[in-house]
Amino acid sequence: MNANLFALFESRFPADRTACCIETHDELYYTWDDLDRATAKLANLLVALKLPAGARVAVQVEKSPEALFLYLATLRAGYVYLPLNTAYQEAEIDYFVGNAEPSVVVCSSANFGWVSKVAFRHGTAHVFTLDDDRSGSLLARAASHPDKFETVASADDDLAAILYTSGTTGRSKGAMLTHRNLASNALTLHAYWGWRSDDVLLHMLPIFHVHGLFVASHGALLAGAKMIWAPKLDMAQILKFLPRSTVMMGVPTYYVRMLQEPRFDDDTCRRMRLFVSGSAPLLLETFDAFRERTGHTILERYGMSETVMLVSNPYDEAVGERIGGTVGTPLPGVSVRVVDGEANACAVGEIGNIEVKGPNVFKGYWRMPEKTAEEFTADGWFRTGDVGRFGGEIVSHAGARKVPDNYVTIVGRSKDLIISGGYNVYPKEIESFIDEMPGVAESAVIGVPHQEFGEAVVAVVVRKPGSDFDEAAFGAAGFEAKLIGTLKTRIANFKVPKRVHVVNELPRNTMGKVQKNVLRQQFGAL
Ligand code: MLC
Ligand code: AMP
Repeated sequence: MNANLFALFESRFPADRTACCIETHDELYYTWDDLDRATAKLANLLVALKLPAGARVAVQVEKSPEALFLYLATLRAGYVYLPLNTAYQEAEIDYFVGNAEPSVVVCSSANFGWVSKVAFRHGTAHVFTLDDDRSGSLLARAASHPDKFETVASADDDLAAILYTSGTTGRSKGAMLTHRNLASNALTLHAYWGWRSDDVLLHMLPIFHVHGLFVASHGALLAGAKMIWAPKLDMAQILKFLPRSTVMMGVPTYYVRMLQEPRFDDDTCRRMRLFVSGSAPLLLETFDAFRERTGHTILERYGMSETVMLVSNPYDEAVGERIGGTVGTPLPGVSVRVVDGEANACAVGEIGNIEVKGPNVFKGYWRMPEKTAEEFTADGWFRTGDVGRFGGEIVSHAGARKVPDNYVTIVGRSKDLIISGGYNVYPKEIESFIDEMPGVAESAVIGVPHQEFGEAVVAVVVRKPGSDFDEAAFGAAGFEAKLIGTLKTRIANFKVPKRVHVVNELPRNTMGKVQKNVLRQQFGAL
């Protein structure tokens, strides 16, 4: 059997190919037939380029149905898709392209100048443009290719995608996901969340990360269900499209924003059957307020770029209750264990490191065998870097409640990671950008609680006196503004600190390590 993920989707297309597959926020309608023909043309174009086996197709474009088709065409043609956050700037793209050495790069026409320079410098043979209004050289070139394509035969273990996740050392690692990783997870979620062919998914997430590209899109594609496609989180569009939708997925910030909108209520959700939250912790306060406002219980699940989805609260009430503050139980086929520092299994209720195994767990980090080896135990478990427990108690303003022994609660992370609005930020990477700036002796980047984004990035800086960046020249507020302004030109906007505090020295322990907990206490309020 062909293990190509696209072949699985194809086998589930609805019998009526003239049915609507994607409706866009600006009233374009794409049928399943359109999807089939557009992906065939793009796949034919990729094949005509005579790319080497396993070639990477790196893509940094705004969200559009055509961007999704490009992903599907890459699968279909047997190549490897590499999505890139649209917020990434030149230094970030330079690293990804240099590391992944893609044969094809697709970018927006606004960025073509600098992206193509970066790509050609790293030996990329083909650079195309694709804009969110269907213009650009990619579609123009694909237009002359046939609209029929026989999906390439792939093996289970062949790569389907590489997703870069930031590393604790400051350098991103490319998580290699195979057709089997993605297909097994999509099939599991299809059954576990009760996807139906008459579902309508309101798709508002970005499509360059696991949540929007895999979890949301794969769910609808596998069900043969329609998607309503909006470019980004937008309350006006939620109010307009949610009443016609049955499924929606978001990071916690989506739910916080929905609750801030007074017109959002149970009537807006009248057809909804499922709200999913993930990518960052959903506050119990949000979970409770959402249920009170709408009568719907958000289903929280837990996953990672390296593993797709791991643990989920139940969809089916007969299977179990959705418990706020927990991420639910391990998905069918996924094994989860909690271990202490000596790799001994923790008892129920005891906090430890979360390790996982299953057909969904990635193949390794792209061209980083040592990093891959570090993250797996000798007996093949992947170390997630998340800290949690089975069972125990959830404590809230309403008191303590016992959690069943098979439910997982995430209590923190052993990795130095900030999750802001569902995007990961590794302090080390930001610190290295700040430390390079004139006038900075050293820095420490921390995450502090933020009402909307969950966590916000904050930098604590020790200045080097006597430079351009001197406080004397700008004053304290000027120094902060200058530093933030400079960072905005260099790194993705969500990584830029919301505040910069200047200190004379960073607190260190006896080993010389910066005590970030002390900084979090001191600078915890924005
Ligand atoms: C935007 N801004 C952010 C931010 N997003 N700041 C911190 N954290 C964020 N996540 C800032 C910008 O820098 C800018 O600041 C200002 O907000 C306006 O930018 P915007 O782009 O207009 O913001 P908005 O559209 O409101 O975006 C917020 C958001 C977005 C929450 C909708 O961040 C988002 O779509 N997040 C989803 C991320 C996601 O899909 N994660 C899944 C990862 S997969 P300024 O100063 O320039 O004005 C994964 C695995 C799993 O984790 O389990 O799913
Ligand atoms: P990424 O590397 O972008 O795939 O992000 C994966 C990380 O997001 C995980 O390792 C967790 O730390 C975090 N995460 C995902 N879902 C949840 C959740 N429901 N609750 C808490 N953290 C989560």
